[in-house]
Amino acid sequence: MKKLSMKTTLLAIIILVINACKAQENAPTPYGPVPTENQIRWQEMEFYAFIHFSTNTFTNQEWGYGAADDAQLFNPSNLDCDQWARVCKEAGMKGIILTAKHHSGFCLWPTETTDYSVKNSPWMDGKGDIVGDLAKACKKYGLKLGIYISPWDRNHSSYGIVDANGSSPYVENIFRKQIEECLTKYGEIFEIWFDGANGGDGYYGGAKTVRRIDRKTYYDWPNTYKMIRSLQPNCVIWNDKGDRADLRWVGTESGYVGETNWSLLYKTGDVPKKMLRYGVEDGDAWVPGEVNTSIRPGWFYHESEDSRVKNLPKLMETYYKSIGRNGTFLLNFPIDKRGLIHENDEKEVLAFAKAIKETFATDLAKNAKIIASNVRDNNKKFGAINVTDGNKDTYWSTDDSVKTASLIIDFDKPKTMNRFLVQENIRLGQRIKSFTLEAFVNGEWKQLKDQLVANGNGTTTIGYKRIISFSTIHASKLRFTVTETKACPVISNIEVYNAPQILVPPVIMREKSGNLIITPSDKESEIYYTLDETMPTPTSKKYLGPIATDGKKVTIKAIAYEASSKKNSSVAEEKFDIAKKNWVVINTTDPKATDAIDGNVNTTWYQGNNSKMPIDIVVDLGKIEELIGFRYLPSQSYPPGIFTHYQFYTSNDNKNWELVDEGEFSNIKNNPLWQTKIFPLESARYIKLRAEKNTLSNDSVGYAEIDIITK
Ligand code: FUL
Repeated sequence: MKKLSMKTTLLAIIILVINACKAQENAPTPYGPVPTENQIRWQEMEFYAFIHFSTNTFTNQEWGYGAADDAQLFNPSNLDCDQWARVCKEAGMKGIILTAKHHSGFCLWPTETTDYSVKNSPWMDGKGDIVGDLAKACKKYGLKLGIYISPWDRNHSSYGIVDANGSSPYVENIFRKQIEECLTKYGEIFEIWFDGANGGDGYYGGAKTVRRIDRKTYYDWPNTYKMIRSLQPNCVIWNDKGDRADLRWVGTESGYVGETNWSLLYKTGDVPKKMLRYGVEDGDAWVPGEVNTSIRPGWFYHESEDSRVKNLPKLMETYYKSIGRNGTFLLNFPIDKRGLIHENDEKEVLAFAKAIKETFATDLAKNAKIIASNVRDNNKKFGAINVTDGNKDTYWSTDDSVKTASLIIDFDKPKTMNRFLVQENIRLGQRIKSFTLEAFVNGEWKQLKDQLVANGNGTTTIGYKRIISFSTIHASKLRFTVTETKACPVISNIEVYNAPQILVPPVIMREKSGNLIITPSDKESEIYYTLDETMPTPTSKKYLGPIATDGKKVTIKAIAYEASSKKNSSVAEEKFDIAKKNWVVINTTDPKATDAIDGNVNTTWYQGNNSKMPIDIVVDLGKIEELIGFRYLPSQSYPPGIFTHYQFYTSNDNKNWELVDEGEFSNIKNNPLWQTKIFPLESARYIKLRAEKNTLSNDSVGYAEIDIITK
């Protein structure tokens, strides 16, 4: 036998000793499912961008029809991927996911799989490649690149076809090839995004040809995933239908996830949509939630939404309800017709980035003394100090038998604070089921009640990160208590901040009478407004109660102003069409029908329980009006009663009706916002909105509001 050298023997002994010490250190064992390295890397990105850009941008649609929208329409005048990447970088984002192909089927790269791509557009004489340009820009700004490829393709003629032998030519030869092209030509891809193949129907060739697919089997996801994993082993997969992917949708596009948010789901099968919001406590697979929302109401650019960009308070709220609740924040920019992130969007997102920096600038816990009620094996390695050492791999933990434990953060002197940030070391699983937070104020402990969830059961889950907002207090200590946990707590980080107050703009509505009502979001601030399109300031008219109007169209702008700090909110702006004073819903005797035309988006009229689709609402406008469009807002709460396909008729005698418009409300199920439809000028006194099909395939139809657009 070969003799070991002195050096090798010594090394072996050292390794043995280290291992023995490690074993003695008795680290907590992982509990339940744990994240993969890919999922951890992704979660640590926290904030990244979505970019929606396609033929839709030029047709003013949310869902394009494919071949009905000529590739020739795609012609940005000043496309600049560098600008997209710069804005995202300055906003503090870590990556960009691009709609390389949306439902229309139009590809932003010169694919070999179809002619419906940039290749056949006038942009750069068909020689351009937006995925390639963005990949370069991302590299330049140190951002990661992600790809959205819609499984649903409204352009490809083979979409939805399944051969006699069970194979699907679209999936095998087109869809997978498109994925392959995107995953092999543009460097590392951090995330691939498959929306829920929403409509799931194949519309192609301009004609409405509906091919029903079996969403569970049609895409053969297991083999598609296998291909992705072999081409890009570091890429995470997002999918809200079909086979369980690496990441999950949180069940809404309005920008929040539940306060209770388990990064767990079941390995097999779908969970009810409602549960996507909370995850599943006893789930057997690690599937964390990603909060996707747009900076504007729509995902694609519509000029009419230039004044509807989410403002600083709204973006802040979304931050706390996504990253602050164990999710990531995927914020969409609709690229405009020039091919740029619009200046209004840039302004708001950069103001938000600045506010985030200010909020999280000074961590009050950093120099505080941390005292734990229990430390695992009394071993320093698991000591309380680890939660403020800035090292994400060290943590505080307790003995296995301990199921409730607390940490006191002692600031020595009273400090002003309103945010508490806490993180579990998720490599060891998500363990904590609930916790409480108390503050030591004027000699006694006080529950910070305003962040407790229903039932007063504590603040529920933590996961990768949880941020608790509470009213500003002056406290000398905070006490964080784990009240219920699956296994001993493992806390890697705690931070405490005093976030500057942000004034929220007021909410404006127009009553049926035509009066304008402005509601501030808090009792303290004053409201100032203008009706002449100028920007309101504290020297504008002060709001003292309902503003009477002459019933004509009106644009109102308002701010909230706090006299003590001399600060004002950003501007709330509403454009109202003519007042609905003389309107009557005439095809019913139900007095609740007025809810559909009362100007209040929080009241909804439902009809249709005993009738079959189609279902009409008929409104007498009181006199002949010059119509160029209409608007529909579905219920903003439950039940939805949302309809997806409509016809719109006008009449002057309530007998002879003319069909002036028909079509679909794209994406209304996931994003139940105002739907605006424009048509050629029509003079009419009566309008009829016909619901043809709703999202639940029953006959319930709800109207939070219907409205007209006049010339
Ligand atoms: C949904 C799509 O239908 C929308 O158009 C948008 O792309 C959104 C992010 O996903 O499923």
